[in-house]
Amino acid sequence: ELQYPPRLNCAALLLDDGARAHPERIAIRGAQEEWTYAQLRQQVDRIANVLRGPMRLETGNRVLLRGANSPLMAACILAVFKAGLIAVPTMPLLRARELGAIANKAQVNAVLCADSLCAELAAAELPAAARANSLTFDALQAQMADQSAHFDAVDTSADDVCLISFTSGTTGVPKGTMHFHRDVMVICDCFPRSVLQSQRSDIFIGTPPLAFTFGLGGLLLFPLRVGATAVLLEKLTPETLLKAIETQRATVCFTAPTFYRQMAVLADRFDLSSLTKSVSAGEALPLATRESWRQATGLTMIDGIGATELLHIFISAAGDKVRPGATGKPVPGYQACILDHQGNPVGAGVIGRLAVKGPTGCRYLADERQQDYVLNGWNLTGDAYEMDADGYFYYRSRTDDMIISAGYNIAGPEVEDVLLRHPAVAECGVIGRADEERGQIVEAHVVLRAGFAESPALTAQLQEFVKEQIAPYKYPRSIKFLKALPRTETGKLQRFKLRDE
Ligand code: 3SK
Repeated sequence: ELQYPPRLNCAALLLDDGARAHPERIAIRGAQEEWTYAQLRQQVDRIANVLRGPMRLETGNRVLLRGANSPLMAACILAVFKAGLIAVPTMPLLRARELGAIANKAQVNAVLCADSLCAELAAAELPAAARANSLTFDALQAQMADQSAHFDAVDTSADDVCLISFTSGTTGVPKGTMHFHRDVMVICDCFPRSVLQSQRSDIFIGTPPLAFTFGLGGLLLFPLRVGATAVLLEKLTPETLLKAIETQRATVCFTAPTFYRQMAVLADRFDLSSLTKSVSAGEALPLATRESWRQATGLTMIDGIGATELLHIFISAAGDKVRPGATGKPVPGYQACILDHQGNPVGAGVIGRLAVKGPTGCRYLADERQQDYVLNGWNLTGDAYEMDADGYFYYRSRTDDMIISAGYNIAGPEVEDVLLRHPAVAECGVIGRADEERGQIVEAHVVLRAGFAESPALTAQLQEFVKEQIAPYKYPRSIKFLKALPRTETGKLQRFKLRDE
């Protein structure tokens, strides 16, 4: 049972306690600098003093944050929490139009932006007050030098909003999800404790941006909660992440299946002996990827499904609790079930809509889609899942991704999993394409590995390969070759863009 005091400031709990208990432990390492818990607290306090001093922000004001993963970006987020303000982190790859839409929807009062990312922001339409109250990270650092390294956390309520996290989802229309100080603590005390079993000796590393709650939790909040070390690096590629795991002696890695797939091919060139846990989320994990990572590293991946609406992972499994093909079971604290189209629970072995209930949940900021997402207290994530008799949950597709071809229900990810086992295929996305005769046909969009070229012979080979491994009616009648797949800024495949082509 998770119990928190009614007055709670999550940054005070994560940071001040850590700085008191183990001031000399390394809290954060970046490409250039490394801060102990005591130093991190001082940095955060100086920023909080800038926010409440020269920037004149008041409790409940909203601060748009824009920066790649770095110690300073982490300190800005924590300072916003500690100062009783609301963080609106934005993904580094967003363009002016998207930034303007977020800034206006969230009615931001101020902006902190990394110098290298200012150009898009300059072109964005921001609320006038925010435009007038913007600081680059360089300007912020100059002001921090004049501020006290002590700031008393603002006395917030456990259910005051501290974070508005935006998701473009896979459909492209951004939604703001609001989270409380208590929610931040809840996610630190659920998945990392019961599934990941993180410890003070852990060194966390990975790719998801801090602006994505997968990264915010996995790469900042979870390590701080246990007194561990967070390594925050920007612009990681599969190769540089492997190198960083080796040099930092990282123990826990957070990234998405696409990265694991690419890292598996290169893994034998690096010493990954420090790594004990590899967490995969952000997208469904194909069995083929789980297997290739295990072959390359000996590690059993910890798969998980999370959602920006629920802040972090709510179904997962680790170690000997992993069942091949399943995402796992509800993380302790959460419940999950499968609903039919009328909203009634279905039994084991039936595909339906995943519904989740727990200590975090969806609160959209002024968005009528709230009523589609939450039904009788259950969060409908938009995923089609199936549960087995032992309570394991198996991902089948997004609810709108099920392909119906000549009366057969075909889950695109199942066909993707087969195609990914072919040596020519680096990435693929499978959709249903309207077809007069069959209603829909299965269409695969394939990115080839280096050394392979598209040809009618390769198309036929891929089609035969699928037919040999799963029911032949699932084979892709159409195959298109692309240079890259369209993905969201968090790495999720945008199937709607493949459909629109
Ligand atoms: O959106 C996701 O896929 C996700 C996964 C893990 C943790 C958090 C999120 C938002």
